[in-house]
Amino acid sequence: MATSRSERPIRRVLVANRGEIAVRIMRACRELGIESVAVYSEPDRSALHVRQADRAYPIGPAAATESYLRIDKLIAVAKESGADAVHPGYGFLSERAPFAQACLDAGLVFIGPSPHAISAMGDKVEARRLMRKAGVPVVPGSDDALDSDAKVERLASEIGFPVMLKAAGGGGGKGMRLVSAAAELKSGLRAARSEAKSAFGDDRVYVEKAIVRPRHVEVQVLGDTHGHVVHLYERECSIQRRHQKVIEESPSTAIDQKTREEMGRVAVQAAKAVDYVSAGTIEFLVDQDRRFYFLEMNTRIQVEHPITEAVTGVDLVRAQLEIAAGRPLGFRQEDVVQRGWAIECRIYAEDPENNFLPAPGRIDVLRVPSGIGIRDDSGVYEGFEVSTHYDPILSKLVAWGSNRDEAIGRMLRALREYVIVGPVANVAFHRWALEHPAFRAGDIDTGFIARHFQKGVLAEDKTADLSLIGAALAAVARAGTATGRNGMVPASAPRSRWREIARREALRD
Ligand code: MV4
Repeated sequence: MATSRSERPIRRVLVANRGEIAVRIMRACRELGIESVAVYSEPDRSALHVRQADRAYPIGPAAATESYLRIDKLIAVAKESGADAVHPGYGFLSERAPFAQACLDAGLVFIGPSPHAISAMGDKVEARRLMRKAGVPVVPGSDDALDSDAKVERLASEIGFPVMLKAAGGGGGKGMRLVSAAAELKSGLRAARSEAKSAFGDDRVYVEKAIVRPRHVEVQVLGDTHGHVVHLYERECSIQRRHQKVIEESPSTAIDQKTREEMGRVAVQAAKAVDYVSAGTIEFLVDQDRRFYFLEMNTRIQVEHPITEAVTGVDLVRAQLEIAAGRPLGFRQEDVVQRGWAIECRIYAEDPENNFLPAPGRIDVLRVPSGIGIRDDSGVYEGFEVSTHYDPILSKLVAWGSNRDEAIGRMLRALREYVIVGPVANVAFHRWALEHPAFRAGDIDTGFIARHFQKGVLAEDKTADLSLIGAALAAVARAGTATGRNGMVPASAPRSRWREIARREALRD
């Protein structure tokens, strides 16, 4: 292929992240013949992403503010290692415009959008204004952040209750307050402002009509440096708790084909309004009449990207790398088709029976599902210690089937194969959710977990115990015979392993 002037070969990528997404990015690099450079904090010395990389550099202590969030250290490692590009992954510095800018200033390719696109979409009031101007439907509400309480009161009564108060300075549900009636407005406003102030250092608040029992449906987009933008259809992400997604699927059961095509067109318009380059996501709220409204844009690769890959066949991280190298998208909108159904379950080291409290610790036994239609994107291995310092995600289990029932059936089968001894994981929670009649009927919204889940609903679930006991027996046998495959000494004696299993069984019973 002829090299055009805008192309810029990428030979070595610094991956400014950790865990499963760092591993995912390194895999894409290797497939393209690109070298990868890992960075790691002290507790991540022997993390999977470090083992997977071609080279690795320490960047400081456990606290992310002293390691994965240090722009100066990351730029220094990029230069020292001879990297020509930086991939930020998700979280950490992925949506900080100053980081993207620092990369550009250092002569590095930032594998993501421009600093301008990141900051325009990062300011929620600015994003609403831009989107409305671009003809993208937004929830009815204020055009500006409202400084005076009187203005909020006037606008709220104009819109009609219930209304949602939101922080202008940032998203993710922080500083958000549902206000059902005029009498609650003053106290709601006070709470929203103070929460926004402490979360974002910015107490500006705006007001929107509240959408009742909304569904969260988002559209994946890809833009290249030649002005092409395509969408890759939607992901349904309504199964969340405390604004943390737990289960995602594609397609969504909430929308018909006409709405789907319209949402895709609108998402492309939204991306074009900020000259978007790389992978991005337009989030929508869908109401009970299937009307959809722009919520926010995420200017990064997202956790749940694999379900889009499963139904479209497009490798999104590879596409990011090719786009960053200046190559035009290799396909057109009409080439993108959704085929079959994909579901993702996020496997977290957390205890659903204990208010979903993170439950880090050493992974004593790990049996990962496989087989037809199953993908497990993991950031851990047997013997790894899950740190308290970071998001407790262990892996993302993705099932694909030719239709929704087949995908659910495969996911349930894979969840039965999953064995994790050590940290408490949410595997049984996923089985409960996928077997729930409301989930089966596709009758889900953002209140699903709050409405249906209570402590104790997992109690009757004992069907995984046989494989758990089998795996534990194997682990005990290994522990009895010197060291494991990697020369690692098992951390606990057989007796404590049995105690661990007894504890798990007690939890299930
Ligand atoms: C809303 C809403 C209802 N009406 N806005 C939550 C996170 C933030 N980014 C936007 N969110 C919401 N905004 C209006 N006008 C309901 C939510 C919401 C939500 C949205 C997506 C996914 C999960 C959610 C859980 C609770 C509330």
